[in-house]
Amino acid sequence: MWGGAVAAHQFEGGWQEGHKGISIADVMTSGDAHTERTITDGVQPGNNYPNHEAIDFYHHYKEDIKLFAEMGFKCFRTSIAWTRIFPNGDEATPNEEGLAFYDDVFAECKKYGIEPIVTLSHFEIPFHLIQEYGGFRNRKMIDFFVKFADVCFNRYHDQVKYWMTFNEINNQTNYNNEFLLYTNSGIKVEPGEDAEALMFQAAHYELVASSIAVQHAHQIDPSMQVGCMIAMVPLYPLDSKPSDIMMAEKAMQKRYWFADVHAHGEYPVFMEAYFAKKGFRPDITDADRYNLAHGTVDYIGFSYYMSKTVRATDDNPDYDYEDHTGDIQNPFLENSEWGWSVDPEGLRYGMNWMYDRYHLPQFIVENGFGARDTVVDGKVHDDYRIDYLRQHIEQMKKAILDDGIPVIGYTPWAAIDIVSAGTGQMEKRYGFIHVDKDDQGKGTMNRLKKDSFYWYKQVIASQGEDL
Ligand code: P53
Repeated sequence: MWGGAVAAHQFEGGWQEGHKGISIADVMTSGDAHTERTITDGVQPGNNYPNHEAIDFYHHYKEDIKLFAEMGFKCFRTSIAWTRIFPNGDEATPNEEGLAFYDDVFAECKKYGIEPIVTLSHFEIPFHLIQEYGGFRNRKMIDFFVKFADVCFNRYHDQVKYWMTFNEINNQTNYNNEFLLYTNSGIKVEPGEDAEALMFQAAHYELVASSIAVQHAHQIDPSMQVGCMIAMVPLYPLDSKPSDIMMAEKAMQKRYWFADVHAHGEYPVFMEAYFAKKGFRPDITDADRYNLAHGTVDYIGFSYYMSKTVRATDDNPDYDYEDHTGDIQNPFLENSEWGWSVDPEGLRYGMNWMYDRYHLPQFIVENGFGARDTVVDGKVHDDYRIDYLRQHIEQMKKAILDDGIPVIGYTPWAAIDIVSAGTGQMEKRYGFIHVDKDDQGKGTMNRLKKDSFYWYKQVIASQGEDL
C-alpha cells in the first residue's frame, strides 16, 4: 500500500475545538536547528506554540484528503489525538465530539478508497496525566492508555485495520535528551533523579500497555493488525576495529531491545544482565510478563530517516550506548541542514537486520527529507526531495525483491507540510503539498502541489516502476 503519513498534533490544529484537552505537544514552544524546543509548565501567554494551529487540518480535512486521493494514496497514516477522546486522560467516559471528528476523517478517506493507518500514541499524552500522575513514571498510565485504546478499537474497527501503539518508543534510548523523554513518556527529570532508571521503568509500562492493547484488539476484532513503531536508525561501527564492531553491536541492542520485547514477548537476556549489572530493579510483575508474552505484535512498523555511526573509546570499556556515542560523522555520508545523514542503503540494511531478528512483516510508516522549500511563480521545484525518496524506494525494492522481506506498505513523511516534531518549525518541510505558513505562524495556509506531488503520483500509478 502506497500512501503518506502525519501525526495529529503536528497537523490538526484546533487544539481547543470539540472540547479537546491540552496535550504535551500543546506546551512545547518553537525552536530551530540550533535551539531546542522549550517545554513550559502549562500553556503560558506570550509563547509561540506551533502545534495549537498547525496547518488546521481540523477545518481543511476534506480539501486535504481530496489532494491525497489525487496523488493516488491507497492508505493514509495519522494518529488519534488522545486528548480529543479523553481530554484529561482520566475521565470515566470518552468525549463524543472527538470521536465524531475521526468518524468524519475516516469516512472521508473511505470515500476515496484510502485505508486509514492509525497510531494511538504519537507524542500526544494528555498534559493532565503529567501533572496529576507524573506521566509514564506511574503504573496507572497502563490503565489510562488501555482504556483509550479500547475505546478506539471498539469505535473504529470497521474503518481501521492497521494500528500501532507507541510511536518511536525507542527514541528515549537517549534519555538525557529532555525532548525525547518527554514526548515518549511525559517525564521531566527532577534534580537528583536517575534519568536512565526512569526511562527503563516508563518503557516497561508502555510495553505492558501495548501488549494488553494488542490482546484486546484481537478479542474485539481478529481482523485488526497491531504493530509496534520503532525509529530505525542503524548504528554503524566507524571502523573494522573489533572494539568498534562490538560497540556498534551493543549500541544496536540498546536501541532495539524495545522491539525485541514487542515481537518476542520477553526481555532479551542482555537487558536482564544490564539491569542486574546496574542494580536497576524495575517494577516488573509476573502479570506483566504474562501480558508481554501474550500480546506480541503482528508487524514491525518503523520510521527510517538516517543512520548514525559509533566507535569504541577508552573511557567506555563496557560499550554503554548514550546519545553522544552516536554523534560521529560517517565519512561516507552527507548531512541535511539539520544534521541528519542521508543513507538510502541504511534502509535496506535496517530492514534486513529486523527481518533476521523478528521474522515479521514490516510497514515503513515514515521516511522523508526535511528541507527548506521556495515558492517561485506558484511552483516548488523540490528535486532534492524527489532524489531522496527515489533512492530510498530503490532500496526498499531491493529489500522486497532481492531479500524477500514482506512489506505491508510505504507511507513517506509527510503527506503534506506540517510542524516539525523535533524543532517546532514549519520551514523544515517534508510534504508533497506546500502549506503557506512560516515559522512565525504567518501565511495564508493555502495548499500548493510541489513537483514531488506529481512525481509521487506517477510512482504510485506505476507501482514503483516509474521512479
Ligand atoms: P522532525 C528523532 C529521530 C528520528 C525521527 O522529525 C524523529 C525524531 C524526533 O524528532 O521523529 C519522527 O519533525 C517522528 C515524527 C517527526 C519525524 O520523525 O523532527 O515520528 O513525528 O515529525 C521527523 O524533523
